[in-house]
Amino acid sequence: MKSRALTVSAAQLGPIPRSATKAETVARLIKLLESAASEGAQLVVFPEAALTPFFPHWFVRDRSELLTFYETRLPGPETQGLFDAASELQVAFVLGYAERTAANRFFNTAVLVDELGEVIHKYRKIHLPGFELKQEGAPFQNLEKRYFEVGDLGFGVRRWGNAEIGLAICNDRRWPETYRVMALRGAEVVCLGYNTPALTPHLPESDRLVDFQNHLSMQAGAYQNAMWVIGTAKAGTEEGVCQIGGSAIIAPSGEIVATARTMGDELVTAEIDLDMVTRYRRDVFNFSQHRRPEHYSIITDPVSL
Ligand code: CDV
Repeated sequence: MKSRALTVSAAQLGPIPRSATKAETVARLIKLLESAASEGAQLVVFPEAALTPFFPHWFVRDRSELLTFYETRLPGPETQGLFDAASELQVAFVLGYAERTAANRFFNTAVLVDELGEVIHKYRKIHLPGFELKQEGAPFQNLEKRYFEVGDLGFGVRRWGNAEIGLAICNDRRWPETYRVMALRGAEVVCLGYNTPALTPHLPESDRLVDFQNHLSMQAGAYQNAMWVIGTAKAGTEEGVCQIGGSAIIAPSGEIVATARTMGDELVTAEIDLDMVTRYRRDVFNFSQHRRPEHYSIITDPVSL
């Protein structure tokens, strides 16, 4: 069988300062998109909340300041250039951003934009970590539960070209359901971005394991669901919060085929074989032949048998 090859890039970002304008940040994204196109990439994955610093790390008292972090439409005046670049370069991309809807609802969102610059898929983050209330004494906040609602679009899958694409965002990658639901819907590639602090103030024993657990989650998701995973970090120290890098492209075998080496703006590019998904799903992860969900609940007390 002929292999379905696709060249993809994880476009890792270094920190975005609070003082940066959206125009400056979008210029960084366009530069990465241009470099990716010159490397032959057809799909580029940007991080979670790629247009702003990761503002849930702060308690923002002033509502008008808080609202500046959200997009009310995409493309909007500040992001149009990225969409234009995509259609000029004929490159699709995945962009994470903070969304404010017309009905004044707030989501941590990612979109898949095709090579014509059209939004063809949207996902709103379901697994929101952190807290609703300010954590007094914490070295930094994670107030995602304060600033966003739980996503209401489920884990959808969208056909793009000859690939089935699913989207997830950051903390979603730690939950097996994320990958399994999309795999059951036929996803072949899951694209996700993350902002992950290097320190876990509420579970310090895991500090030494943060990089390991990042890759562990994505590699397990890829292997156990026979899919490609493209994970893209916002890395480096952003307004005093040190975030991990480690952006990676991971095969259905669970192997990392390419990974970031720096904590700054960096492209991680690889040619991926979509038929590897088909081969793994025909064998060890042939869901219809080997998966037995109807037997997973115990209905009899095993001791009485
Ligand atoms: N943005 C995130 O979802 N970050 C979480 C941190 C807070 C643990 C993550 O899972 O990486």
